[in-house]
Amino acid sequence: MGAQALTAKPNIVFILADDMRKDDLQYMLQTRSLLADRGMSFENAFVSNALCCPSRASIMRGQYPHNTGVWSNISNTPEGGWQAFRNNGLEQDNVATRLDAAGYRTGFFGKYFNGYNQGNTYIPPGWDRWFGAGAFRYFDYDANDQGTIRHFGTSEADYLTDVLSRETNTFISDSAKLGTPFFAYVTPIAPHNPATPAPRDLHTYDGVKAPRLRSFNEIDVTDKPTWIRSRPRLTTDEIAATDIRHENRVETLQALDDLVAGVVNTLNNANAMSNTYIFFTSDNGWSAGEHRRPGGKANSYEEDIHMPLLVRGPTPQWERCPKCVQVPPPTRWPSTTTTCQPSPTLRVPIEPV
Ligand SMILES: [Ca+2]
Ligand SMILES: [Ca+2]
Repeated sequence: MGAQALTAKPNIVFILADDMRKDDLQYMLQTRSLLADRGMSFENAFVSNALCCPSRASIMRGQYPHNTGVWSNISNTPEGGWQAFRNNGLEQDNVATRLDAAGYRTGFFGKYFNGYNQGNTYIPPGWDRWFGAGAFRYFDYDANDQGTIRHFGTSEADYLTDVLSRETNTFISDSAKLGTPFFAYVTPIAPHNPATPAPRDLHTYDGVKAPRLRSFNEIDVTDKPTWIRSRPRLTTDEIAATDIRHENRVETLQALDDLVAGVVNTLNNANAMSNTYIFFTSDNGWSAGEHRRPGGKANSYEEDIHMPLLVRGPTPQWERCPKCVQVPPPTRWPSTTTTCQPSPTLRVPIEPV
């Protein structure tokens, strides 16, 4: 099989980490080598809301929370969780339904929205392949595999990020064999709490410490809002806990790093890399002691909103696809990019069938 030529309907693999900070990329060596060094790094990419549900709603719709109506993760309120996304009619028109209508084979792998809980056999419209699993458990969880609930236990092979990797790679290989353009939306929970590393990665970063930015355990907070000013400085125990959590998060990211490498490998084996865009980003960040915050997100501080965003695309072939986007490697894109205001350099051409 020859390499797929670049067409007006390139394949898209969108990989979304959960609560990963931009500076966590330093620990993902394969991702840096395979995506950043061979694609575009958006150095100033920001989410519109640094919380899982609102951010994911914005990603799927390209709208701010005041337009999606999804403001929180809390699913028993009108403005929160999967239920708000669904009740507001947003499942009827989003990136999945549009790509599906444009002739793409669409596949979902991982965490959907908070409130879409374990045991749910529902599959939203627009998805040809559905593997929903994201109950904030890396082992011992249920997945909705195309409408059937499957249980995954505690063996090494059940580790969630690896299971998602396998399912994603099967989807990519099958789609390439079918010869249809495909869209894979891959959303592992890594490195979200409880940040359980794969057994093979338990000691990959033993002793690593959380970043010590200038804002770490900040001494002078007189320029900050009341809720920061009223916080005492972190205790020795809190700093130690922050470092342990950081180590667990970094080690949890290693399997996600393997997932990225697996996707690239599968695309290469399927001769599809030359017609595929791979996106890698995160839904929100995480505080690791900055401004006296020992953990958390959902605020407008840098560590909450500033995201990794990498894009690797096909080698430019302007003659063959004048409308296709050039992602020259390696490039650092300095302009501000947000969830709802994509850079004009990154407009993937989607034409209706
Ligand atoms: Ca998140
Ligand atoms: Ca360790």
